[in-house]
Amino acid sequence: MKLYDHPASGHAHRARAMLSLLGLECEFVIVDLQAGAHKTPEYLNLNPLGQVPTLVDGDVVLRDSTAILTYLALRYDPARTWLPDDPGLAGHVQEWLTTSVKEVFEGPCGARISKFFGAPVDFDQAVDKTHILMKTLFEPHLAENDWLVGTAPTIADVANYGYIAATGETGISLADYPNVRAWLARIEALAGFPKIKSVTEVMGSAA
Ligand SMILES: N[C@@H](CCC(=O)N[C@@H](CS)C(=O)NCC(=O)O)C(=O)O
Repeated sequence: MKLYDHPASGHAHRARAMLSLLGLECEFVIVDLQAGAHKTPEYLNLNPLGQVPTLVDGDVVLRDSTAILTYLALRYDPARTWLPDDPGLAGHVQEWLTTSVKEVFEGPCGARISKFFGAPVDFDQAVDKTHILMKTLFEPHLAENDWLVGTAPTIADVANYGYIAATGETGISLADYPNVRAWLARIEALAGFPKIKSVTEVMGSAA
């Protein structure tokens, strides 16, 4: 199995975290985003959108982080704890995966890529969206539940963790959301879970 990866990518972190939680062997190929390696014909052949992560496992090539989580859970977690069979729980997992690619992408991820990577995203709006998301969805849900779905961690937790955990370096305080902070700590305590690294830790002063 090969993961086309970048250490500063919160999307790639999802795939890396799941591979580690499941104890899977994988070759990690760092795609040099700064040098444009994700837009070369060879890479676009694998991932026409020119993004990381991309997972290649035999004939299966996946160009999306939450699709990679679903695939790894279905293929390599026979106990089906990370993606439960129960239709209601599976529906809730999908609900939170969608939250990770819409509201989390527009909020905490948007603030991060605006601040560190010059993405054309309104930073203040992304910060506002993050607080609305924490207040209306994550904090109330996590006040009543240890995990996003059911009573054990699932791929929903893995998908939503990274950009929320990285808010500190973006300048977004989670001080008003104690249950969100406790949930992040629970995820980081899972055996094999790699904590997300800060952009400056990964890229130094270039970030
Ligand atoms: N839907 C994709 C989005 C991945 C994504 O946005 N990756 C960023 C890095 S965090 C990227 O490769 N950006 C480069 C580009 O879009 O040109 C996923 O969930 O994997």
